[in-house]
Amino acid sequence: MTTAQLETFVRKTVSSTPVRDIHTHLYDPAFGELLLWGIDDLLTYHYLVAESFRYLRMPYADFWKLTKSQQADLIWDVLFIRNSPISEACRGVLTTLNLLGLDVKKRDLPKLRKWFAAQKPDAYIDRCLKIAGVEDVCMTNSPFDDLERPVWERGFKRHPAFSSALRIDPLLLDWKNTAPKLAGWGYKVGPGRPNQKSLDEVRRFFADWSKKMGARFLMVSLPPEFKFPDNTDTAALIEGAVLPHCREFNLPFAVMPGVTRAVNPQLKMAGDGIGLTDLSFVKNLCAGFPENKFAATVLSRENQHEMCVLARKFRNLHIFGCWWFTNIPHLIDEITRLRLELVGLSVTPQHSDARVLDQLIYKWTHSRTAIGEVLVEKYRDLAATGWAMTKPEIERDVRNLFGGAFETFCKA
Ligand code: HDL
Ligand code: ZN
Repeated sequence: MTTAQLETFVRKTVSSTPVRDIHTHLYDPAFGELLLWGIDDLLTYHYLVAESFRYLRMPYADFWKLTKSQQADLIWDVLFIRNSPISEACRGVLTTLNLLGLDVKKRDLPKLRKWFAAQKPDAYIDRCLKIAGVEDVCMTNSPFDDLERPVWERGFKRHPAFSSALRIDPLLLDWKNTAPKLAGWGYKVGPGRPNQKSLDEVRRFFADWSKKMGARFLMVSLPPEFKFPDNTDTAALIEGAVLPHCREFNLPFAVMPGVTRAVNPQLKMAGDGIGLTDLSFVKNLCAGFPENKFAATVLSRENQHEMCVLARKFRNLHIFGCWWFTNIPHLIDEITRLRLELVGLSVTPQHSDARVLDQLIYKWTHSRTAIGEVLVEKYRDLAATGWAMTKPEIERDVRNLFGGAFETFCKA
């Protein structure tokens, strides 16, 4: 292949290779209203709420009293009309509308609402997955969510494109208030620091829900100051229940450090912040438990290089995604370069973290472009050495980056 043919082929492969999205907040259609989609959900995404309040002077409480479509009208007016929608989250809405074939030039929000209201959910789900090129959407499933739990308990026919991950933040981070819930569900756990009996019962809880959900991995988000080992309920639960359960079920344990929850509580879900994480806990987990597998994404840009070095040290660590505040083209480019240059292809460059179904379209379109340009440069540098990649090899590499490497890691 000439350099021009190589570049064209890489871009085509990156834009057309199906993605397995390993972390989202989407739901199988069986969860009904929990699956968000359509223009008002797109506009009231918590990223846009936070950005709107940079211009809004109204009391937060007044905003929260508005209906969803009134909030959307306000956000549309302040972020799209009174100011150009240049931020990643704003541009994303327009990329999605454009790729759905809607005319954003008209800026006609009522007309857009009418179009979405006419969509049939099941057909629309398949359409969004197809345009985004996503073949699997991994959900974030929590037995502690009072709306979600009953659906799992009554059972439902699974949509083939939606898989599951077991999210355990309340258990690990708020044991004091979660232990009584487990007790209420029939797990014989006592209050206070978990003893062996309680740890065994927590493992039974993990086993029950891993089977019920078909969980691909367990996951938790952690504050920047999280330590392991440590004299805490969290550390005891991780060592005494999470890791033995993950070894028994051969599941990765995904850790997502760096979140400082509710730095501005008046923003509700939009109120979380960020902190520089002490990554020594990742080193201690990977080194201390070589039989366990760990996946990790970290919220602070400044932690990314050290996370790549940790991945070089520990084959039981799989790093993934440009998470949340790093999910912008500039940092997707920077972080993907770091990873490919330091770790190579045994990583998962991106997950969408989508909360609204239609976001898959923009999150993956924007990420494919950013990741694609880095790959073009890397393959061009490779060609400059005289190394001749074949097309099947490039297709293999991209399939691995878009979910294949993570699947191999999970199966190992
Ligand atoms: O904890 C998480 O999984 C984060 O992704 C939060 O849900 C966050 O609110 C988010 O949506 N980030 O994209
Ligand atoms: Zn998330």
